[in-house]
Amino acid sequence: MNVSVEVSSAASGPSSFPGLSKAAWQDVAAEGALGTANPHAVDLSADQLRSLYRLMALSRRVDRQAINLTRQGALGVFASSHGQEAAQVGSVFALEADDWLFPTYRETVGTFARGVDVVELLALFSGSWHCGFDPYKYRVAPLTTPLATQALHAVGLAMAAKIKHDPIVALTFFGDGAASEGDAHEALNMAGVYGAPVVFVVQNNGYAISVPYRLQTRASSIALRAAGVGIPGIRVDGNDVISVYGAVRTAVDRARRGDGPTLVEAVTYRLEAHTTADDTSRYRSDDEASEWRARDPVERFLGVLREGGVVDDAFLAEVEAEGEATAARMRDFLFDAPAGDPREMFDHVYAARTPQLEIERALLDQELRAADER
Ligand SMILES: Cc1ncc(C[n+]2csc(CCOP(=O)(O)OP(=O)(O)O)c2C)c(N)n1
Ligand SMILES: [Mg+2]
Repeated sequence: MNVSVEVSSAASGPSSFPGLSKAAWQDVAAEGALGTANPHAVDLSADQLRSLYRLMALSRRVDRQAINLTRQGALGVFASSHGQEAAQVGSVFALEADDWLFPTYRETVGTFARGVDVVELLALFSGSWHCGFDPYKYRVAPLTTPLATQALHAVGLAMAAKIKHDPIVALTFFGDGAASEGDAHEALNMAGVYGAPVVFVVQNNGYAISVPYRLQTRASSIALRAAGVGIPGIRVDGNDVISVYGAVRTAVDRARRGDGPTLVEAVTYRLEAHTTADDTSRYRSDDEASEWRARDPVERFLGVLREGGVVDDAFLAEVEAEGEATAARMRDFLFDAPAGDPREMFDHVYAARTPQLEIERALLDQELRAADER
């Protein structure tokens, strides 16, 4: 039996933009098989469609600028979201202001779309500060690098919210590689058992650094794992922002109603290298990347919006100008920011520094003083 999904439609949405409100995704049946992709109506107004596009286009520009700044030495490393804008922005767009987001190093654009100031976001990649933004202000946890740990954090926060009758939802991202981690399995199972209001969004971008999906698992889909822990699973085209939004919105609504977690697999592709420290030619072909470039999520959405008469040249010029201004701000911030004091990194690890940290701090202090004297 398929898990049935209904998305509400409002007069301002589908009836005004019939072609644009169509979303489709596959549901995982209780016995663990993927259903066929079913069409759904999604409730988005013209203003919301433009907002979605604006966030995706700005995200693309922010991403390109971050790569450029890494090449210029202003950022230490950067994990690009190029090609994954629909999966990230569409998911985050389904959240309400009080909900929480638990991202990884990959979700810079999702975090940006959530409203975190991009220059604060860069602190992590420039190595100048631990997180860079205030998690409580944005209700976004720090970007995590240890794979899948953030999934457990999301479940913990959601369980606490449920106990306190706080009607919020925690959305966590993780990758196809991270899905193999024990933490990911534990988080899914625990959320299922306790009916925690969590949405797990797996961005299946085909690779875990150089490891392709076929070497990650024999399963044809990560969404199928939902059946194993008794929760609903959805597999969606991660390069179609309307479908991602619709699928994740369905999951968010379900969690908020008290009906527990959902696992959403957004099938997408990482068009850039794993990070700026990686070389894709070592493990994948240009032909493969070209095929996915033809499914570029930003271009694809723009085509649909143009066809529906939702955007005009004036709007697109505005978005482009905003992108350039944002990119300039990123550059100015990184090149003009006063150099921080590296000794600060020891200040907020514990309330009182441990003896080991004192030793490390003293060593760094010695090195910095010696460098100053040179
Ligand atoms: C616990 C842990 N093990 C190994 C790593 C090293 N590592 C960093 S990224 C990565 C691949 C992750 O791939 P995936 O989950 O598919 O995410 P993507 O980078 O494709 O977004 C690995 C193995 C790590 N960061 N944490
Ligand atoms: Mg991956």
